Amino acid sequence: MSTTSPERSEQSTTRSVDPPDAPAMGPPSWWSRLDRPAVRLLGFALALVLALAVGGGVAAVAAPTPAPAPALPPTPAPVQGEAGPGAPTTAGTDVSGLAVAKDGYTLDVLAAPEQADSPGELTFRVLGPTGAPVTAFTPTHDKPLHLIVVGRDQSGFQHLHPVMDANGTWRTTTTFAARDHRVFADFAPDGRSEALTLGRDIAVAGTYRPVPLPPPSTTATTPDGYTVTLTGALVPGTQSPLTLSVSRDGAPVTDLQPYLAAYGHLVALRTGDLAYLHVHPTGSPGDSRTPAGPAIQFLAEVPSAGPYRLYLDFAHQGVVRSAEFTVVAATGPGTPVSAPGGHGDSGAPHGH
Ligand SMILES: [Cu+2]
Repeated sequence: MSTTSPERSEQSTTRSVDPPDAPAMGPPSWWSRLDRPAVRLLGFALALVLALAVGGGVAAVAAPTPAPAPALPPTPAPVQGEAGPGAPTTAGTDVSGLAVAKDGYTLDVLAAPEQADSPGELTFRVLGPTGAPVTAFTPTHDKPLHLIVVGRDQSGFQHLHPVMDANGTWRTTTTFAARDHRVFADFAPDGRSEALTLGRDIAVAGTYRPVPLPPPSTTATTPDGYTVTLTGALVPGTQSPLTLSVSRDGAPVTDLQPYLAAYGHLVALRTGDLAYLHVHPTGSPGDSRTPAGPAIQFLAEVPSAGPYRLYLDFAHQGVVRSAEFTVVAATGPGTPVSAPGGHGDSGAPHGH
């Protein structure tokens, strides 16, 4: 708004050069009689209303005596609430975590660590359709609620399990680095058949250097000597099998411990908007067909081509460890990803 401030613009520009910031309409006779700052504000307001009406589809906004609309092609109805270049084009794919409120539920963060690099309390509630905090949850993967914290640059992944009090307030103590964070709450309220993931940004002040996304790799190592090898490919719009094999000092690990009702827990976040992908293990401990390593099997369905960051948690000898991968989902032949008129991206590593 500052660039349209009457004071600033009148001081820095001459009055003779005066293109009104008005929409496409010829200046009527009363135009020159009006006070110029007022005209600028009016023009800006009209342009804003027009931009909203055209871009956001707010057809119900009635501008007084609207100018004849320019001949614009009709805006196609967005698929799945998202549209535009680079947006998911595959119908029916499970994308979540992009909204702070959905289906009547709201992620209400009450407090977060304010000081970088020192422990603080993160407290929040899930508000239900009536506005009251939800207090009953159906456990998924062994827990009533999973909290994922990650930098918007996809570094600093944390997977936390806060504890809820009787009033529906969740608490955990954690340490945030100085950066912009994304917080995801993954839960299933009682009475709802499917889980819901709500997301919210939390900023912590301080010097911040975003970490570039590591290049794609099929191996990841942990600081204490584990190597995880990834096989499989992400194909947009299909349940893509992924195998993550754990070894330690070169020897396959065959005594993984159950963690969250599985031998591994995998979260995938899309690079660019941090869409949260549900990734399901294909077997569970004790089902007589799922070995305790070295391979952990998952089915992952990504909505679009391009890079993703994968975060695997697994437990061995009493300690939960994490391994991270950058994986690029490529647009393969025969996949339903090519949208008519969409950009024919090959899904190359740096395509987005
Ligand atoms: Cu969890």
